[in-house]
Amino acid sequence: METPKGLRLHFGLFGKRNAGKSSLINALANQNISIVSSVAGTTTDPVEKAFELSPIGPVVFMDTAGIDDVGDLGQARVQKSLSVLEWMDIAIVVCESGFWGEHEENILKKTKLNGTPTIIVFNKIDLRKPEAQQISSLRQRGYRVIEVSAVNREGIGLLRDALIETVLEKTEPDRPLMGDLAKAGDTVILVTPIDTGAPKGRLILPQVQAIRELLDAGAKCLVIKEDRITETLNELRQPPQLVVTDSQVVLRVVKEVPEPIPITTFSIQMAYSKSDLLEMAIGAAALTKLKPGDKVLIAETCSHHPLKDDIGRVKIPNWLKKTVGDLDIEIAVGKDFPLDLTPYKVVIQCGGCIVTRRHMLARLRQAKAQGVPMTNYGVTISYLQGVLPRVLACHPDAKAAFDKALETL
Ligand SMILES: Nc1nc2c(ncn2[C@@H]2O[C@H](COP(=O)(O)OP(=O)(O)O)[C@@H](O)[C@H]2O)c(=O)[nH]1
Ligand SMILES: [Mg+2]
Repeated sequence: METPKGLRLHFGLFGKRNAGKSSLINALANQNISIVSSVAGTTTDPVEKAFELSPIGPVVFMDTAGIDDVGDLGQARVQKSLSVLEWMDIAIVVCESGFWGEHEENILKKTKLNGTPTIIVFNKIDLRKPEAQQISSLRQRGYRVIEVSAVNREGIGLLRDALIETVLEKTEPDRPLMGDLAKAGDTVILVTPIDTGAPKGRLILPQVQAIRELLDAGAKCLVIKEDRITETLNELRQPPQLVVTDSQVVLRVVKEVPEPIPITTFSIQMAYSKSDLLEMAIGAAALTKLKPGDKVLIAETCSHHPLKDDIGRVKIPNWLKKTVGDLDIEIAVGKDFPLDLTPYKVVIQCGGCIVTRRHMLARLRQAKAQGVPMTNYGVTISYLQGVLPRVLACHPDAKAAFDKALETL
């Protein structure tokens, strides 16, 4: 239960009201976790249920509202379900046997477009069997089709197996944060300031993940605060192979760590692992074109309490103001990401440490489809501090993409 959500695979159940989505999650979990009711439209907001799916490990099931919901509120629920559908690792289309139709086909259209692995479940086989013709035509289209009765628990084992097989075949795991930048025997320095944002008594997730990956790679890692950089470099007999710093002190690190020692930041590595660094570097070129009064969206996926010197809400806006002047900055928190991004000149996305890579890529895909540049916190901070070329040096393709985007703008 302690596995962070960003490291869990997300399965979403989609279908019409009363298809048995909630009942199916309960049957899978073998416990009553989601409200089941015979009144259509009980599930309003997507409900998240975390559990262990052996041998896959920790996963999250998202129970969504019916895709055929009606009325104003119903339409809002449908929109929510559709926005969840965008970033699922695996989609499960649930349909009452005998009632396959337009709504289900629409879901398939979306998952096909996004490349989301999709499983089809015909439920309520205790009442009615689905048509054999229907099943074979869906199978011919390449879908796994399972027949179940959530109420009688019939076929639930087959569904479990199908989920596991699909995960093993189709999903791509997160890329490493930085483990692949170091080899056995390398020395890597991690600069981690302990400021008001640092949680009491522990390190934040990307730092912990970095240490683990570097140890797995057989590298040595030295974790220091920013006031020990020069001292540490002087004490080492050989220069380190890599210095990774928190973005907030990147300026100091760049000043104190001589070239050609490679430097990167935790948030640039977040873009590398959780999103697409190349695209984020291209998006950063749009920052150079900002003019006073432009609309900018800052998107933060976790809804922590804003801190006094919060990166997304205070620091980046202040730095932008200093470089560009007064901007019209909007902040989107949590899962509320605007469907229409066209009013914004650029979207600055957080690292996404609590969400999955597919979630980050879904946002990027949306921005690209609407022609709106997207970059992330790490790239933005390094750009605003004037050190982007140096910190992209260990990602030459991203650096080249940034330079090229500058030319073509
Ligand atoms: N007979 C039968 N009823 C089911 C089955 N699965 C769900 N139901 C019933 O269908 C209704 C809607 O189920 P629910 O899980 O709330 O559907 P949801 O709206 O898709 O989440 C409830 O009355 C369930 O008891 C099933 O396999 N067989
Ligand atoms: Mg439900």
